[in-house]
Amino acid sequence: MDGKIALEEHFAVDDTVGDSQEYFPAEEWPGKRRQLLDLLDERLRRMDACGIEYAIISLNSPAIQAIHDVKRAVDVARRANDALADQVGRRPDRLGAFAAIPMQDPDAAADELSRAVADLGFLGALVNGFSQVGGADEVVYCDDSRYRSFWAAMAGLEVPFYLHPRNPPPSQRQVYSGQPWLMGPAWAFAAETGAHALRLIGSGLFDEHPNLQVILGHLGEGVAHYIWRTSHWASADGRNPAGVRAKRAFIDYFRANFYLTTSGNFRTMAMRGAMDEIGGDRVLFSTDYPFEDMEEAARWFDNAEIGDNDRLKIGRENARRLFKLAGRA
Ligand code: GRE
Ligand code: ZN
Repeated sequence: MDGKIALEEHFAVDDTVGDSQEYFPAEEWPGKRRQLLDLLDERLRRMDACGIEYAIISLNSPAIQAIHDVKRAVDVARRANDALADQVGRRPDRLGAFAAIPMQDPDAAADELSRAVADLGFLGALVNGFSQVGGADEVVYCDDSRYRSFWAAMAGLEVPFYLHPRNPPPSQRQVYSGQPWLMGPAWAFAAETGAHALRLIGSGLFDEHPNLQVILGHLGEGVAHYIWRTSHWASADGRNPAGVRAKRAFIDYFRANFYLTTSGNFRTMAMRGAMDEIGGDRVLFSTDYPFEDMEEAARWFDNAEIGDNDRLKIGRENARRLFKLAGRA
């Protein structure tokens, strides 16, 4: 399929590129590092070969969220967003951008979001899970009450928020001890990020901002598969809604306030399950390049056994509508 739009597509700056090294064998790292730092060269050639017309680019993970020093987090986010704006501005026909957000400082987070969207033309925010504020185990999740004005800014700008994975905090890795392969994309990213997404629902965030849209990668970080059971137990009228502030059923928010992308999860039956649960209008093609192979993602998606009308929606039209891309892509 030509004309695809992809939106979990990563780059890095010198300050953050090292965060991605642990995920690759030493001999692969120089190539991956180069791919992370490149936006206009190899990346565009691969997009051409894959039928990807437009990519919305975000910083690697955990990057800003793992900078304990608050002032430095604010500074690196600003510089990364400026660097991205400069490159994207050279190929506005092919590239868009998500803003990196220094959640360590809620006021600065709202300011940087507004600057990125209003001044730099960015299409939304991408945050890599919890933020560390002052120390490795000083973690703050995005449902924290300190973010009320940040979320009001998100809702006011009418741009989506991509909740992207990172590994759990150092003090919460017992279940992975002795079996480090469980960390990262094999399992821990999804467990951490899926729970974080449910925190957003349970906090009542979407009662306050009913039009707010949150994007999850990897076909929903497990949430699509599990939402009936979570909803059955935790919804206000469910079996045990202890501590839940959300007024309606969890599954209603999931279907009204979330989008899911295919990033890094190239499995047709999982995509079909996601489409059945959330609706074909809320699934979006993405690759997760350069952590995944862009060609594999495109080949899988182009040939997946879904209807061609769904392929057009998931591959292009849903993203055009969500990001208001008419005139851009
Ligand atoms: C990602 O950010 O999407 C990612 C990593 C590391 C490994 C795989 C992956 O940061 O998808
Ligand atoms: Zn990713």
